[in-house]
Amino acid sequence: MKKISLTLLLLLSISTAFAQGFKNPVLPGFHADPSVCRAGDDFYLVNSTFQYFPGVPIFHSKDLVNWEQVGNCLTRSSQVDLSRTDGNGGIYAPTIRYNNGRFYMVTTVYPSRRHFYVWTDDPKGEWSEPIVIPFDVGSCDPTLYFEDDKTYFLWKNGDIKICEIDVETGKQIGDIHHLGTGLGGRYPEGPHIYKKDGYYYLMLAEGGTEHGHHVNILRSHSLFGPYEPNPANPILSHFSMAMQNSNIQGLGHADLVQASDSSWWMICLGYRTSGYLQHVMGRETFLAPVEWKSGEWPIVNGDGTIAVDMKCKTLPQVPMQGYPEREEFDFTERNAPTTSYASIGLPMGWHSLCNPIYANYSLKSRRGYLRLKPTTTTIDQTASPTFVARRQTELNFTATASVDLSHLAEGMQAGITAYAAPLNHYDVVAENRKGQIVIKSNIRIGQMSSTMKEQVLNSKQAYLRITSDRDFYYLYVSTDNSDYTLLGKMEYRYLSTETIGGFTGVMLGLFAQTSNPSDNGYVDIDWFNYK
Ligand code: 6LW
Repeated sequence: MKKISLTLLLLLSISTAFAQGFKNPVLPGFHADPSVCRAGDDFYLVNSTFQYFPGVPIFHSKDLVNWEQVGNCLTRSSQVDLSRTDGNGGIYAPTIRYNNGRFYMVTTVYPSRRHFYVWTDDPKGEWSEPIVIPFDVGSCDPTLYFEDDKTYFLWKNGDIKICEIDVETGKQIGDIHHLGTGLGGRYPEGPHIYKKDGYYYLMLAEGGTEHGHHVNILRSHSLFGPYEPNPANPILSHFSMAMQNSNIQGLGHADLVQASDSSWWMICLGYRTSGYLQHVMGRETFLAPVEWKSGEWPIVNGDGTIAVDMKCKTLPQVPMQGYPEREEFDFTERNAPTTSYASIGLPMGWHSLCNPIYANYSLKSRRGYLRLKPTTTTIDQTASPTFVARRQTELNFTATASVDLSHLAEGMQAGITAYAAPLNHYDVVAENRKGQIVIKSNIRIGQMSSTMKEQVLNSKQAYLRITSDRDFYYLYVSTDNSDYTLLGKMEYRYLSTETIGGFTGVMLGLFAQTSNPSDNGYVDIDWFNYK
């Protein structure tokens, strides 16, 4: 009897694991331009990061639903120059591929528009120095396609181009072939090649990364074409009357992957809107099942649309280590050279701007605290201020930082910020003004910078808080983490991509800056809580 019920229980738990559905986006918040590959039973995914450093986070999953960040591909300034880049520049759409035991991540850096790739045999460790594509600059969205012992480089520069390369050096082998521009939509981009049932499939996004984004697929018996379009294109789109009221918009820039049980899956970007087609959290990573019968075209989630609540059968789900709600800022030992951002010992999911000055960040000076030393570069500048941030992942959140202000020097400021761009951020700022600690709300929108409210703080310990709902960001301060004073509120739409442009989403950050070049003050952050 006992044996029968145990077997029943086991069968029941396996079937629920397969059929439990999942929630989209699988990577919420600014996780744009996703690309995915499989190595055995493990999936790895990368995203673009633009001006943020380290660049290109890499996530691991067993089921494509639950993801854990295991590293970053670009951790050293020797790999990438991000100085003076903003949300329109830096690292664009990466592709990750796995071949012969080696992982490759290929991308483009703006404004030089150089394509390059890095590789590793251990995605949890450091990645190689860049191998720069020597024969072409321009546009973006490179990908690699491996077949037999050959490597092909595919990229967009006007139209979609392909040529064989020497994978050791990036050098061109043979002619460049032109694969067209898809179906003629604006901004054909994010191309990838897959081989299945004797066909080469060329998948790409068109329509621009905004509301008109969608995914088309074409195929050919020859790698170099000509490619015939799927009569049922687009295979993924919310740019239709049927989906006009969905809060998920801008679906596109997709990649396909086959699991070891032979099921096919698509990951893509999209964004969740609030109000009328505005979004603040950047482009996020979504997942959809794909039916792909032998010799036929792939069908994404039945009708080419995606929902937040996906009811479909999944791979057996394996929970992963997400980011903690409370970051205690304990030093994390990593096997990384001092030239790597990883040597600072920050937890996964935190990024600085441009190429940061490592000496201004310490988790070792006072154990259990993140010490930030100020620079005269401020967060209003497109440069490398002392700044460290994580992604906003939901419209409703509360972010609180516990800060020790005892060592704020005269003229120094430290704070918490909802940061979209150098000229678009809402902050709670502590400032040492002639020995007094003044706390203020700061609203920066374009050329306008305004303090809504300020007050003297009779404490060196403060709790700085930003919350948000679907309409506003709210700025608070407390001295006991219980009674909070509202210092200001501002509409979320001035931090939206539709307002400010660029390709990123709101980050929740901590910063230190000063008007005094010989400032030797600092701020100690005890913890950061995000709920
Ligand atoms: C990227 C392009 C895109 O290069 O947006 O949505 C661009 N797709 O493929 C910037 O992320």
